[in-house]
Amino acid sequence: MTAVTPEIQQRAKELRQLVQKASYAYYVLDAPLMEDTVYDRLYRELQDLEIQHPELVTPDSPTQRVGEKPATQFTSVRHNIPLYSLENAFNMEELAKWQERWQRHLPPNSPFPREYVCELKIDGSALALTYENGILVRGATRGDGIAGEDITQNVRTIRSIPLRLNLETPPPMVEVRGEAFLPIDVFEEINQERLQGGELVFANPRNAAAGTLRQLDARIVARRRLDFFAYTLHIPGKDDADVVRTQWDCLELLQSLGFRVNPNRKLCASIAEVGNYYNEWDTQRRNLSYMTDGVVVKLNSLPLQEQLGFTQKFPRWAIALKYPAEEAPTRVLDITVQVGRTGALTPVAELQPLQLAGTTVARATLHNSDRIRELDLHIGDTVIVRKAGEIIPEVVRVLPELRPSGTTLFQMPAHCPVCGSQVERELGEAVTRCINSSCPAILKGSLIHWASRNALDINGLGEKLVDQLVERGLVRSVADLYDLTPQQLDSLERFGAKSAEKLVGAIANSKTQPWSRVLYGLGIRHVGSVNAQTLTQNFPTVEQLAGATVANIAGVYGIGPEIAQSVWDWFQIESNQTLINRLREAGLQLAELVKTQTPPTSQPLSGKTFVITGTLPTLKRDEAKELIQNAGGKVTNSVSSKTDYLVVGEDAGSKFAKAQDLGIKQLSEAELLQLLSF
Ligand code: 3BA
Repeated sequence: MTAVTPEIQQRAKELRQLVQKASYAYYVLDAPLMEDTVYDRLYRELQDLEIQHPELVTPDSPTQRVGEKPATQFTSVRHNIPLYSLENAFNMEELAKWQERWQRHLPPNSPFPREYVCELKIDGSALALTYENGILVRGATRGDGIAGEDITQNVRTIRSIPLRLNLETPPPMVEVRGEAFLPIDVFEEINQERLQGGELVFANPRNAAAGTLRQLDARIVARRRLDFFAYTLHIPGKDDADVVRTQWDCLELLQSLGFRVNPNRKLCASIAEVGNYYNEWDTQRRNLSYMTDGVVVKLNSLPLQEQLGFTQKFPRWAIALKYPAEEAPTRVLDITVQVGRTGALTPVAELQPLQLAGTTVARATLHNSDRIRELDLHIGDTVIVRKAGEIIPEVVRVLPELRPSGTTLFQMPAHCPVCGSQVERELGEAVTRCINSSCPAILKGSLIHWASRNALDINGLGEKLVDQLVERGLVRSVADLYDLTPQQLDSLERFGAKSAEKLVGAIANSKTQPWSRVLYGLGIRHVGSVNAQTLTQNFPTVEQLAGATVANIAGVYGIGPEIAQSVWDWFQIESNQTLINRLREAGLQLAELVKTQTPPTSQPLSGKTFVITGTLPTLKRDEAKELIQNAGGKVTNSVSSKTDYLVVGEDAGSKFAKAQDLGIKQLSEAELLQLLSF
């Protein structure tokens, strides 16, 4: 081991800051500062330095997110400040009653403004984070609100939680609370994995997030892309209202400290405005990548909150305005069996149709025969069905007290209901499969998957069309799609010349989709879109991946032995090799594109002139200048009528006043970085 020279020490510090900054831009601002490969190089350099000189490791070093040893159990910790729960309201009348109640509770002369902050209610799991002298020292679950479990190791893996607060002189202790959650696509992927492994599925993203946070092995947690939105900050021993005056400012403060804060918040002057926000987000929330189950309405003024105080359980100054339950009872009329692209036989409950989450639901997945046994579901039972966001409707539980007499049990068929071949169930697996590789159901499923949004994203290639293409023998593999002519399509039912042209165009267009999407589109078991990206980053060409050993593949961080085996197996099958060759001939991307400079016309800031003033929270002036210039913008020193944007940091001077006079748009660093993401 060599001695730590001041140069090495300096370099380690520099690397820590660089990696931290890049990771913040990536995970919190969603505006990457650099290419992944550059980031990886810096990260590895830091890691190498720390391995050579362990004394350089600091608790806030970005390398310290994933601990080494799995915990054997979690210890209970008492919260310094208890976490209350939220009262629920289910409609506007109940919200109006709440308003009356808190108004009655207030002294008549209370001078504080009575506006509300609306926040989306994230369907996750509440976390309490403790920072001592600005460093994250503890993360705990809510538990019963008084004491929770110490899950610090797991919390450290959440990339959007800063390990160090962005503060020059932090107070001795800061408590930050917020919601940890799993994006919907990760939730669905985890459930797929659990199903294939014969484990119980999580009922919703909240349970999945809570389950993930209580995972004993932080390395597993690190792979699951947990995320976090912060919403409160407390300094023990200090009145909240002495830190900031409003909840709105609290959210802004949290953002400036380096937390991810949900951007869809709104200040409302009246309950009527809250109602508009609630209604608008009832539709909008379906486009979010995470689940929300309502709106949290809070009085904005902290002195007002203080005047109102708490009941036994709830703050009087906040309430959760929930969206209507997306669960309802209905009857199971029958159980049918579907065959998916992996050959898996999925039992499906045929329901007495009902309205849920704004759509008619007539079927719900039952996952597999073990799941039916767990539910103790009989045909004829009354069940609770849930549909939420993009999640497929499912049967949550049976109401056994409503079971009529003479119900029948369900038996998994011994033959594939589509092609009639014998089905198989491997030892230790929950899934029954059709193993006939030319089963039309498998082909149809593969085509739908190939065309899906996260795969090749071919618009217009839906189920009905795929049925026809397969049944008429026009398509026998995904590669055949690329030989289709408008004339062939023209002959299909309910398909005009125009739509035929359009579809052939969309199929041709999919040839520009990157290698990672192609790999995902192949539908290899265990290769979801996240794993596909990890694999293509490490195996930039199909030849490299096809030529890799199981050990090579399993050596990639985040790829386990089961995934590696499945990928290797796939490439050993001759028909799959033929498929790859045909896709290559058709012109699909089977290698990472070498990134080329974007032409100036498509640069997001081209033609725009910027002036920077004051000290920015994370970027140096030169760095901000370089970022703007790289994106095609111009940076000048003085404000004039030609200036498009003023980037404003702390202690901004006369430029700020001048820009205000001229009505020039101002940007914070965060807004600038947002503008830069393209
Ligand atoms: N805001 C959940 N509680 C929330 C601070 C109060 C609060 C929540 C919230 C009590 C969300 C109860 C658990 C708890 C911290 C207590 C939110 C959300 N605000 N936006 C008013 O998005 N799920 N949950 N957490 N203290």
